[in-house]
Amino acid sequence: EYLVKYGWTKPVRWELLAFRGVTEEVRPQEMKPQYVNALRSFQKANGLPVTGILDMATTDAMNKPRCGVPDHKTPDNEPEPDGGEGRAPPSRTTPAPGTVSKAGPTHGPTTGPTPTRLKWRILAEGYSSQLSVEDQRLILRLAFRMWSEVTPLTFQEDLLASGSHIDIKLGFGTKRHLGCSQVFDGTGREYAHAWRLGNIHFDDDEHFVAPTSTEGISLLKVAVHEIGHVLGLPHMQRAGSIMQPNYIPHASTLELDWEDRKAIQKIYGVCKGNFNTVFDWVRREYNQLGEVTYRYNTYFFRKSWYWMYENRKNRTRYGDPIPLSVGWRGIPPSNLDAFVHIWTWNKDTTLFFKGTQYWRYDNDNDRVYTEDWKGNRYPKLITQGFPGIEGPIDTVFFNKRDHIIYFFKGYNVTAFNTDQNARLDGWPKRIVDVFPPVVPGDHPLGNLDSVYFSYSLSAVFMFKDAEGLDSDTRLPASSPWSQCQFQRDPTYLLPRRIVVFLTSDR
Ligand SMILES: [Ca+2]
Ligand SMILES: [Ca+2]
Ligand SMILES: [Zn+2]
Ligand SMILES: [Zn+2]
Repeated sequence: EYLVKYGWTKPVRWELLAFRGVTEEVRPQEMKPQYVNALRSFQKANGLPVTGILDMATTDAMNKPRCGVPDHKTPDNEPEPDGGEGRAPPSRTTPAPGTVSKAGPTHGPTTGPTPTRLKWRILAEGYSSQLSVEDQRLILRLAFRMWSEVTPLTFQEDLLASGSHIDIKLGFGTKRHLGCSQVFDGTGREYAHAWRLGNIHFDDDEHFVAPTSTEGISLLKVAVHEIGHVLGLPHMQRAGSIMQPNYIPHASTLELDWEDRKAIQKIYGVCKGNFNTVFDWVRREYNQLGEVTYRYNTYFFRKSWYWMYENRKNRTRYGDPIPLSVGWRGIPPSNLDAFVHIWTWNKDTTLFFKGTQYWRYDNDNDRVYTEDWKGNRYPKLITQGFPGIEGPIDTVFFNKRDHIIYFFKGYNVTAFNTDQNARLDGWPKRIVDVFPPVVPGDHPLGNLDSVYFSYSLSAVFMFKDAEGLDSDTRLPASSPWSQCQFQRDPTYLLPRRIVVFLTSDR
């Protein structure tokens, strides 16, 4: 029964067999090879000895808490055009969980345009008896946010709109519940089910708890998983994936893993919008022995926000992004063009560029200089500090080996010698000639967002907006996306980083 329900084998069509003259007595033999094969593949996928026999280990695996959405598609749980809605009476046409439950004008099946803004709410008749209403809403809001953090999707809790305008209705129930065709099985085993671009039901016979609790089933984790189905993801038999069919208690904070992000971004794309600038910032620190150590973190600026990518931990700092005005005192509060760190034996200068001006940043006091020790006042015009260079610029890059600053604008780059404080003769040149690609042909050519040297990877990187992403699906440019301000990890969302050579290095 388990194997049929979760799509490991086809259901037995007794009436068809009878029509073909199969008698009751031969049925078990008739069905046996199919059943054994299904059992074997279930055992294999669950890391059990592949015996083809319903042994203790297999029974145990089948009794584990799990999601009600089938693991495999069979002809019987293919999408059907109708049903599965709210209080509607149970009907034979209700599609199986995991399939499309509604096909309205805005929500076609998988091939139609993908929605970017979805409304949800917990049904008034469907609150859990175990958690406070506030907690349920809070947890679900958090669960939706985990998906909106890695896609251009936005989810809005709507308590007022009429039911037909709510894309995702969520509810808790026991046994026969909420007019659903699928009956819950009491405590244990199935804990929830969901429909693609449809509703989510939780089995309230389960012990649902807040994410802080160590016992019971985390509603957050289950909700993130079921929302994954609503958004079109199937089960994935992969350790670490939120889309594993069985409930696995999680030790630390819940995060989507890399495969989950890749899978959802394949359907909905990544956040559009480019970074104004990306750079490694070197922070001088003193260890316990009083020795100087350097730490390199990568910063991503977008509009008035920034993220810090901690190279040692390989992820963005938790809680980012932060407003620029909070983390970088005194620089323009949004839309910086570029950053450069001029770093030689006698110079250690960090500059921000915006428009025709630039600002000097005081690393030790963590704020912008209004006047440095030489009496230079800031902001200054770029043409004053760098004769021959005119702002605005796209980005700047400083090469530590020859003390050259490269100013990028459009398809061209201009070299400026910091020792002589002069523009080099014969420039500007074409970017692609000065910075050829590591992989032939793989070059953004011009209009770059940022060029920077990564200390942790010892390579020059170019950043350019979402064009050329390795995503199959592209959302229409007009879609009202969020600005993706809340992504924790910008390196998952955006651009390809293109590694280039610096010709003077070769
Ligand atoms: Ca159950
Ligand atoms: Ca820029
Ligand atoms: Zn599932
Ligand atoms: Zn249901």
